[in-house]
Amino acid sequence: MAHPITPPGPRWDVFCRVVDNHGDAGVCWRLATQLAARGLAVRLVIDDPAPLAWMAPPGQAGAADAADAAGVQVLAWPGPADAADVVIEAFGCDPPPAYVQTMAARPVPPVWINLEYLSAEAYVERSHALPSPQQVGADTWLDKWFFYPGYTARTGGLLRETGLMAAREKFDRTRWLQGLDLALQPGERAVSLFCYDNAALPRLLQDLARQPTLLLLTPGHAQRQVITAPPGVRLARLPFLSQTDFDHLLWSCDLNVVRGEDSLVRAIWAGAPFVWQAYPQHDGAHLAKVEALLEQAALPTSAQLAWRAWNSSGALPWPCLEANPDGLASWQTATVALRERLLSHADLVTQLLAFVASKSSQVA
Ligand code: TRH
Repeated sequence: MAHPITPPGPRWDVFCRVVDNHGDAGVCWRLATQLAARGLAVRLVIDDPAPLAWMAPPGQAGAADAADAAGVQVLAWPGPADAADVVIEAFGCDPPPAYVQTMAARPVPPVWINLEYLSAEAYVERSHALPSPQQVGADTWLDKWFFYPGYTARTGGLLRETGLMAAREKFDRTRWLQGLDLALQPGERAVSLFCYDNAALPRLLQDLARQPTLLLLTPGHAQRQVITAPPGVRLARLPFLSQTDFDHLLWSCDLNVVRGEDSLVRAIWAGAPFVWQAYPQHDGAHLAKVEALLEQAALPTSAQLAWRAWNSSGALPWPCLEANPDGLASWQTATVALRERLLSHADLVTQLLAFVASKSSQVA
């Protein structure tokens, strides 16, 4: 018998374990706030809420207040005693066993999603939207569905807030920099740096010094590694910014150096040339991720060389960023073209809602 399509249940739980760095909390916070902005009741169960104190919107005293303001209830791991209508586990973090039992005990089990890591590699299209049956009792099985973000129409898309591009259009970088007591000098460009440890950093600094540059250093690895800079490069050490202001940082810059997963996506939406450092893995698996994204991004050769050198732990020579006669102009054009193509796909939350609705109708 065909079931009518029912809308996804209104109560959603998002489970997040902070393994390393800021990306786990960053992606989950974005997802949770975007679901809440669409009128859903969202609980974010997180084992380390500390990063939310600075990631959440400005003007809030701490994670709890900020979470209230964003319409998201933040709960410490192991989370609530009652299962929601939709359960999202980020990056295969496995909700606590007791919670899974409450899922199985519901008359209609929740739709259970594993939100996976972002990659441009081919396996993503093959694996997106596949079920993974989970045995949760002697005779009880629940389907867990893989949901893969990605860059093509056959993936779950990318996180993008409604109205993001309109806000980006209206953005005034001079005013925003003033808020940080910063101002560009005549002829100076702005470059942001958010990176892991990187042996190519001295060569990047030398290259940036060819033009007057204000280099905006994010807290952590960037500030620890860059203590001095060659003449021509002026350093500014930033505090941790909220995610909204992190976007503003990327919107302010003529070149962004980003890392990981979430800041990569934000650099794409910013639309300025960017260099991406994939999270380094000992087996070199990150290099395949870089090549896969380069294939999607169709950047000019000088940009491709910079990405490869930046991800090679110093093994490859650093190219001159301005090697092209047009400087960064063709890189800028290619980045905007990539952004336009990705903007033509539905954003991740829109796709997730449709996916969950289709699965809800199957179990109703
Ligand atoms: O912190 P990351 O390196 O996280 C990474 C990725 O999640 C990667 O997939 C994972 O494998 C690895 O950790 C272990 O980079 P990412 O993903 O860009 O996350 C950073 C988040 O921090 C992002 O949401 C932006 C946010 N941020 C701010 O909000 N304000 C800031 O000042 C800074 C520096 C970052």
